[in-house]
Amino acid sequence: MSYVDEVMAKVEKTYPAEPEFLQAVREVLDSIRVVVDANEEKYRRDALLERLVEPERIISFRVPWVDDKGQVQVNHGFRVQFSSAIGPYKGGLRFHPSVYQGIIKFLGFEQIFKNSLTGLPIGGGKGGSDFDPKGKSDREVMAFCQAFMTELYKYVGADVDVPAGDIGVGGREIGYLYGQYKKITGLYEGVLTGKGLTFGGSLARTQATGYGLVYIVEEMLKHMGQTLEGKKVAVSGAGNVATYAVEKAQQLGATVISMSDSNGFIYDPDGIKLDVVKEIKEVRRGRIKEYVDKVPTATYTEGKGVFKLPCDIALPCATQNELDLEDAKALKANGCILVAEGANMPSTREATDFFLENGMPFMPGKASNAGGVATSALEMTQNSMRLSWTFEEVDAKLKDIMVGIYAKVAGAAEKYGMAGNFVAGANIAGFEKVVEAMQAQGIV
Ligand code: NDP
Ligand code: 2IT
Repeated sequence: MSYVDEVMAKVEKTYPAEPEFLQAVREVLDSIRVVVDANEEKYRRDALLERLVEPERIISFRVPWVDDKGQVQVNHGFRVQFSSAIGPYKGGLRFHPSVYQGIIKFLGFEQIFKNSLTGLPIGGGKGGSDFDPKGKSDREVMAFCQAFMTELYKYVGADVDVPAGDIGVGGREIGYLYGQYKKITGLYEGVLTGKGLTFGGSLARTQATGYGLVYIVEEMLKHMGQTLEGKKVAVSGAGNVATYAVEKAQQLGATVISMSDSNGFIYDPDGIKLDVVKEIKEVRRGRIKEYVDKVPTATYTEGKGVFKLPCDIALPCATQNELDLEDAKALKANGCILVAEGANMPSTREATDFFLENGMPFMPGKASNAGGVATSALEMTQNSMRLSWTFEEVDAKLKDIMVGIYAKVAGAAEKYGMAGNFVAGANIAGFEKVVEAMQAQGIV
């Protein structure tokens, strides 16, 4: 059995109850097979893959907090410190009822390669909780965040592990988490990114994931001899990533026809009115269906369906495995020319394979949504330097980073005889830097 298959079999046997983690590992190992096969003896002796797929550490803890009725609630908290080969652990925190160890491990594993692709010195980590911020008062969210940090503070630090936002964790949550870290440790340091602009946050971090996604789409289109001007774009999600992907796509002349949340999706053939969405989602924390109250020419449909809409470009920006084989087939049948992932692993493995087998340009999340964490790393830089760059400076660096990621991904695919396969390119390019760092640092 090849070394890759041997390690995959071991992981499957050890973690059968973590399907998302297995999915992420399988995709990476399949991609890097060419590199591993060429170095099989050495990698096997050094147990390189076994070390790559096993987190350095998993912290799992109880989070007790008091709700508005005086009832004590208990949630489960996690931080997976996956790999510090190329820098301090870096990656978001997700607060969503679906969170369990397998979700955080899949996200932490993806983060290793994503962070490597940014070219910046950040390792891979992820954390979160099964806490559901939906329907909670601000005081309840604060109480939960304080309780979460009361345990987490022991394991994080500006040069150790630097969490940020993800699903259910935005500026409000980062603010409460930061306040509690500072109160307990007495340190005013860049322990979190995505902070408010008045206490060490970076301009353009809020926009960075969505903007970065569209910058890499622009780069892909450039290599296809096209631009975003006049393109019809289907976006899923209505959170941080989706909102700013829509904003940048519109600025570059595209018409965005859809957004969604976990209840349903809106279709606005005239182009999404983003000020209406921002008012609903960012100000009132409401549901996307409220959009049609303000824009009666748009329609709202319960359930899934964004990727059944005819479009030129599809940007899944909600959550893992939201885009399945049926969606992929519909996209192709409807003439879609490009898919780029804003979310982490939003396409199922079957959908991904369909895109690749049918030669549809497809950029995987670990490359196309890396603008968020890259700008987090720029926030860390600014915190260390004790200064703040302008929006334009950060945005220009973000754009350069995304163009650089495209070049790395396309270059690695070409080097290994798989030109145009950006999944293989992203995994190989991300892996090469990490593996070199691991080898240089010995058996640790
Ligand atoms: P938000 O919490 O701001 O928004 C999440 C959006 O996705 C909401 O519209 C939410 O709908 C929807 N969603 C969440 N879970 C589900 C689900 N199970 N089924 C259907 N829809 C769902 O999160 P972000 O925008 O920050 O994150 C979106 C994706 O982007 C995630 O995959 C995240 O990991 C990834 N990402 C985020 C980065 C960041 O900087 N924030 C960076 C890189 C990747 P609802 O309100 O109904 O739950
Ligand atoms: O998935 C991701 O890259 C994020 N949620 C952002 C991580 C970060 O540290 O900014």
